[in-house]
Amino acid sequence: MIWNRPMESMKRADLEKLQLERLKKTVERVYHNVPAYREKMQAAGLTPMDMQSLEDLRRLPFTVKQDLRDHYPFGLFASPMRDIVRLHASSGTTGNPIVVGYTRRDLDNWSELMARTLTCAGANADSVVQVGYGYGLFTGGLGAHYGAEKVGATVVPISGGNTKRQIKLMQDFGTTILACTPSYALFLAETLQESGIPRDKLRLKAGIFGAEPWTEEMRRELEYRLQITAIDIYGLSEVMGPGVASECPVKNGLHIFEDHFIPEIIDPVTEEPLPYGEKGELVFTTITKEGFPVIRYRTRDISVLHVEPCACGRTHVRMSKVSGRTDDMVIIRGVNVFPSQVESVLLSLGLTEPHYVLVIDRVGTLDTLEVWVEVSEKMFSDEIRSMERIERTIQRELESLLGLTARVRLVEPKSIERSEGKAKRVIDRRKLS
Ligand code: DLL
Repeated sequence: MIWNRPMESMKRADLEKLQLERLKKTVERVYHNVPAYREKMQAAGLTPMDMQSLEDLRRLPFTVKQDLRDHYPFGLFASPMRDIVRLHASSGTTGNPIVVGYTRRDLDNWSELMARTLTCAGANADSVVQVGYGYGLFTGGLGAHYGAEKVGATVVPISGGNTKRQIKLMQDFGTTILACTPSYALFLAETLQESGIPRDKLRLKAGIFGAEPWTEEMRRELEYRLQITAIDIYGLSEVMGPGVASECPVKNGLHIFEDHFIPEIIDPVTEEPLPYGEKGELVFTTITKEGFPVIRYRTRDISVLHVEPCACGRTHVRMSKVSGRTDDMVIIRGVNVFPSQVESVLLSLGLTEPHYVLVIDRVGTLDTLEVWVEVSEKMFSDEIRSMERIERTIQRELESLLGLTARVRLVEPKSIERSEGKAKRVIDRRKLS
């Protein structure tokens, strides 16, 4: 099923025509309504009239997170506050949060895109959607909520946390679709197993998981443990929230809803646009947003765009699973490491539990990487020698993939903190010293 076939399966030539029309309107809008955009364009010698083809987008300056902070809270809004009906915010680690505003029309579009996302996971009016993303300033909860209502599903707005209750309601209400972060889904799966509830007491069919990077190996783990189909969904507050892109049942990349967003991939260092098929940083321009449009927003997320037709019939470009963020990447002794690389090694070996954390420290002038990973109860009580063997195997695999020696520490079951939202995969102690 495709929620909006005319839009999602539009011929690319028609889609590009529509994109250009909408891009022109958006550039006009920010030029006239947002002084910061106008000044940047003027400094680059550009006016909205310069947007004559989609390629002209590349002449516009980038927008970065710091721009959003500098104009905190409402300085980049392109609608008067009386037309803004909702605010969301994402808490950065330092300084001002990022604040985004939505008009009534923006909220309608957002619901439409989340309806498309949910339809990708097989949702319809008979579905029961349990929203385990956090409600509040975070976009996950309310984003999924309105999309689920739009498809006519029954929504269970439980938000994140309260794990025992999640499981009770999942059983009692006959939840068919679970919406939460993949790390929380893993925690739920684990709790389900422990509670001994037989699988046939649940009606769960699919999960829409996102808001943090996760690997193919983690997908297999979740699909196996929960016996569902797990769909990757992507988005960010600055661009809208969830509903920027979603996997279809083919699961070969996430379709970016291109009638609302124009994606680009750039080299994060040279800032040059890269062709389809090349890996780099994702950049988005919104082309329907009224309250808070963004022009060439640098996401810091690393992905690849693919334009070849997809078997599902959707024509929108696919982005590969996000492999990490440029600012999640840790540099250890000069080597770039992403937590997702470690995840994929651990899960494909399958010798441990899927709970892990990277601990980075500095001894003298040398960086050290330890990978803490949990083992099962049974294994933990096994003889030391077999534990050492497992540690060595993992260490060897990590070394061959990363080109870096990491110390592997098998830790007790349940000793790594479980996540109810976005998981924290890295403890960097170097920053403390
Ligand atoms: O996480 C929006 C969202 C909610 C997406 C629910 C999907 C589901 P932010 O809190 O602003 O918004 O965080 C955005 O999270 O730039 C990525 O780094 C990361 N992210 C989001 N989805 C994925 C995904 C929401 N599917 C940041 N895979 C983004 C990998 C993701 N990373």
